[in-house]
Amino acid sequence: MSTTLTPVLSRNWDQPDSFTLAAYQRDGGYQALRKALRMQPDDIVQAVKDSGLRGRGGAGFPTGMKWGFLPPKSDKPRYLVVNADESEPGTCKDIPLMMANPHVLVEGIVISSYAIRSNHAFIYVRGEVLHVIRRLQQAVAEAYEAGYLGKDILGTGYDLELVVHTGAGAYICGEETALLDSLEGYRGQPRLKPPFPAVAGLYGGPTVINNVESIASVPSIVANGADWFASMGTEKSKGFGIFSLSGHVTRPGQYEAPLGITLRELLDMAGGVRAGHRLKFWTPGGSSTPLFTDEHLDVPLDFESVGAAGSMLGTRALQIFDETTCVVRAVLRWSEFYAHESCGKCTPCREGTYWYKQMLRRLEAGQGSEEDLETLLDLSDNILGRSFCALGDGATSPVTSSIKLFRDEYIEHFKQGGCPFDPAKSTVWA
Ligand code: L3W
Ligand code: SF4
Repeated sequence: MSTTLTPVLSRNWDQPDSFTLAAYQRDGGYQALRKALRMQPDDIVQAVKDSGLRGRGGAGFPTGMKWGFLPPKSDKPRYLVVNADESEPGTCKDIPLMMANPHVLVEGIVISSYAIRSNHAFIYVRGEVLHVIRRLQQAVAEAYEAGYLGKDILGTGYDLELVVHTGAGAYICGEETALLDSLEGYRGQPRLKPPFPAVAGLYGGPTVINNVESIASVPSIVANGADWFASMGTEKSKGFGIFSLSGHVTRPGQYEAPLGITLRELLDMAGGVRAGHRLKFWTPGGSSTPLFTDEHLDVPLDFESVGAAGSMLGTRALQIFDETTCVVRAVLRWSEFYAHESCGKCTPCREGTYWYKQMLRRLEAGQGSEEDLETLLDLSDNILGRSFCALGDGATSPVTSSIKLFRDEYIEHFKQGGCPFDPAKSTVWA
């Protein structure tokens, strides 16, 4: 289900054959590619820079600037890698996009590869999502058949090979350098940066890695111009994005809207918090971002405003929790996830997430004392900023923000000697 205020990426999702080449072309698909192939590659890079597009995978790094970091000369091939390893808890935008409209991603890949002068591109997708893998493979086969991929694309002399590569289902492989390790056939663990992938990435060659939604936004920028894209959103967070609403919301799903929209406005479109209940807390960008409460309903959901309010826009994974949810239980579930997904390379994250899990299990069961909260905060200080990659830092967000916002609820657990909430009343954590 989708609702859209900026009908671009999701505009044809309601059509039953939206994923086919025929439907995509009926809707003007691949016209942007024809236009792009008549442009100079550097002019496309400039258009993406001018559009203000920022990475849609969580960090919000300017896409055109990243492309501009590729060294002008290299004796190694250049690569484009699409990060389709969506797994941040609550994030469900790239998978629906690839299911409903895989060709906008393929078209974006061909344009972006041409712009950065690459002849080899990869889509790195989670191994568990077989339905998505099949759909991508079908779209790629259709694009080869139609002359949009392969040798001499549309008679222009430009060649591009596109490979759909399946991972084995590890959250850490969404981290760009771990993804590269995995793509090269090794166990996925983050690499030291710098060098950034733009300089030394896949097989040591200059590599651009972008999120699915970032690359899928490129055809519309080429077709409509940088000014059109920049006319949406806010001054520093331009354009549109897909917001995933999940949890205690009447109509969960993907809502495409300009950056800067608020949760209050999105909830209006989604029918509000489920009937008879009220908002208790929510994540603006997945579980790796500090929690917000009903006091943050009017924070514009752009990179700057969410940051100024103490969290991160991240992947725009808005997980909504009503008053039936035990925040300690929610944080425990996320911490179990991080402990399981920690790759083990560095001690603060490997040991810290394990201790989070152990301590939160006790606290949720009503054992422990207020001193344990201080230990949790101290532990967080020893993970944040001391971990090798963003997974460790992200694991601290739900812990520290929940203690800050809901300390009384933690205390109520040890006062009562157990969880004061009835899990049967919560559809999310039951
Ligand atoms: C060249 C420089 N390139 C930065 C590039 C860098 C990367 C991009 C952003 O984390 C966040 C994280 C999660 N020369 C460069 C340069 N770059 N300086 O810019 O880099 P960075 O390090 O700021 O972020 P990151 O490591 O990519 C991503 C947050 O997203 N997140 C999680 C998302 C999870 C998924 C998933 O499930 N697959 O996307 C949610 O909020 O916490 O902060 O390309 O190379 N000087
Ligand atoms: Fe691995 Fe965690 Fe260290 Fe990242 S922070 S390298 S996931 S152990």
